[in-house]
Formats: sequence, C-alpha cells, structure tokens
Amino acid sequence: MTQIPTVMTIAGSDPTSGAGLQSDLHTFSVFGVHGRSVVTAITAQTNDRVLGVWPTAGDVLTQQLATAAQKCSIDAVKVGMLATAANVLATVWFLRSQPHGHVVVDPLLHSSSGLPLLDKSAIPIFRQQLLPQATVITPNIPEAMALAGMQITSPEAMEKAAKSIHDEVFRLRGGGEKPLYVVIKGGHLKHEPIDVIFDGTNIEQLPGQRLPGGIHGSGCRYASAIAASLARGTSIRDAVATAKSYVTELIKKGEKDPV
Ligand code: PXL
Repeated sequence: MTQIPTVMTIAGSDPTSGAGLQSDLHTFSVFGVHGRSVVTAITAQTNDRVLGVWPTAGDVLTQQLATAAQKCSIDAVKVGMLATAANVLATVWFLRSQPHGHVVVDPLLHSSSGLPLLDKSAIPIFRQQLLPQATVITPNIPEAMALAGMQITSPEAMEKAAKSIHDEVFRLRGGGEKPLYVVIKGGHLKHEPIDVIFDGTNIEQLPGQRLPGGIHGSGCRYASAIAASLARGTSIRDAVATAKSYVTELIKKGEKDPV
C-alpha cells in the first residue's frame, strides 16, 4: 500500500472557511493528501467584514507544533497567517528542529479586507528568519512590492521584484543547495494576470485569464495546492502551474464556501 503524504498548515482560522486553515485542509483533500493543522489566530469575519482577531499565544503555537508532527512524516508545510512575532519565532523553531519536506510560505503581510495578518513589528524577523526556511514564496503584488521595496505595475517589474526577493532570501540563507522559487501572483495587476516564477536561474511568465470577481482565500488555496502537489512528488514548476489552473477554475465557478 502506498503511503498518503501529509501536509501541515500553519495558519489562522476563518469561520467562513473561505480562507485560512479551513480552506487549506479542503485543498489538501482535493489534492489527495492528509492535512494537519495548527492555529495561529482565531478570526471572526464574513466574506467582506472582519469583526475580530485573537492571535494564539506563542507558547500555545509551540505546543501545537510539537504535537502535530508526532507519529507521522511531514511531507510539506504551508505557512499562512502568523499574526505575531512570537508565532513567527515558534514557526522558525519548528522548521529548524523538525524534519519536513518543502515549505511553501504565503507571505501574508496585509489583507485587502482589513484583517491584520502580521504585526508590523514582526516583519523584520519574518523576512530575516522565516523566509530563508522556504522553498517556495508566493507573494501577491502588494506583498511583492513590500518585500522588494519597489512599485510593480508591469510584468517586467514583477520579474525584477522576483529577482530582488530571491537575492535577498538566498543571501540570508547563505546560499546552499536547497531550492528557492519566488512566485509572484499578478491578480492585482491592471494588465493580464500573469504569474512570474523565478528559481534563481530561469524566469518564466505563466499566462492567466482576467476573470470577473475573485474569491476570498484564493491565495491560501494557491499555496496549499502547491504544497500538496510537492508532497506528492511533483516538481516545483509543475506544482505551481497546477495550482494556478486549480484556482482559476475555482474563480470561474465562483466557488466561495466549498467545505
Ligand atoms: O487570504 C488571507 C487570509 C489568510 N488567513 C486567514 C484569513 C485570510 C483572509 O481573510 O482569514 C485566517
């Protein structure tokens, strides 16, 4: 019997299940992998309104991380909302101490709906300590602008930002053999919503279709789909392309609350 891979999500709870750990677990099951989940924050929100956010205490996250990985191998990790510096440090500790496969980091800094996804004071350690643990980083345009410190209004600027983010993270890591893919999602561009993938050598633009609307939590599903495919042994480039098609189909269907 072949073993079903396990993917762990480190994320916030969204009671609508549109985003957050609920949408991650749903994506894992669509992609045929087991999910484990640890909670970094509880939120109370609807699809367009945030009513409350209660971050998990750092030691509570540490305890969850220490137990969630027991008696199984973690074939990939997906990191979403971390909320606080203490939770960034707990996640870094886990990734340094526990064997695991690929790490997909969705660098959630700000949310368009007003949800505080990461305290401002946590951004420096997030960049310096967490990002170097990643093998795939999936910023949207506002996150890529913040990480690269530049404006992005064109595919050429996306490529430049992907290179700059890759350079910084690779330097912080001190080089090494571990792969690093920066995937910038172009959904916020006025231009066609292409995504850009840079692996340190090759740069590629993945074409996208401009669709009306968009779904709450599409970024969570994109990163989770990548992590699930990686746990199943797909190459990083193909995992990204598959995730993009999956999320495009969800947006076409206008699927909001599939769990
Ligand atoms: O899509 C960003 C995101 C991540 N995590 C949680 C969220 C959201 C957006 O609402 O609620 C828990």
